[in-house]
Amino acid sequence: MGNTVTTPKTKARTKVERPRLHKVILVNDDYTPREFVVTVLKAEFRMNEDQAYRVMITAHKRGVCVVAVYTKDVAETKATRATDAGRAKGYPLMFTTEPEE
Ligand code: TYC
Repeated sequence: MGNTVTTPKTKARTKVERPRLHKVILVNDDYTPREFVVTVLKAEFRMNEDQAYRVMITAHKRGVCVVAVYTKDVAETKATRATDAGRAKGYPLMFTTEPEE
């Protein structure tokens, strides 16, 4: 009596959700030099020459290209910094962000 050990019928589970990731998107324009786009991609997104060239040429041909995905804060900071790097040189280079599905 009073010494019955009961096992719980339900197990408490804490639901953990991963933060939604956000895409950084490179947008084509007619004025920014290709080489400058490559330089910005290498500097801000830690790409090598090959990766940066491919992303640049994809945006050039198709209008846009996904550069990378990050948490919201990081995506927005990198997109702003990369866009500002173009503006500092007088180019209309544009990076935007959008949440991943
Ligand atoms: N279209 C530009 C040119 O011909 C190069 C360029 C590529 C600019 C990609 C922006 O996101 C861009 N000089």
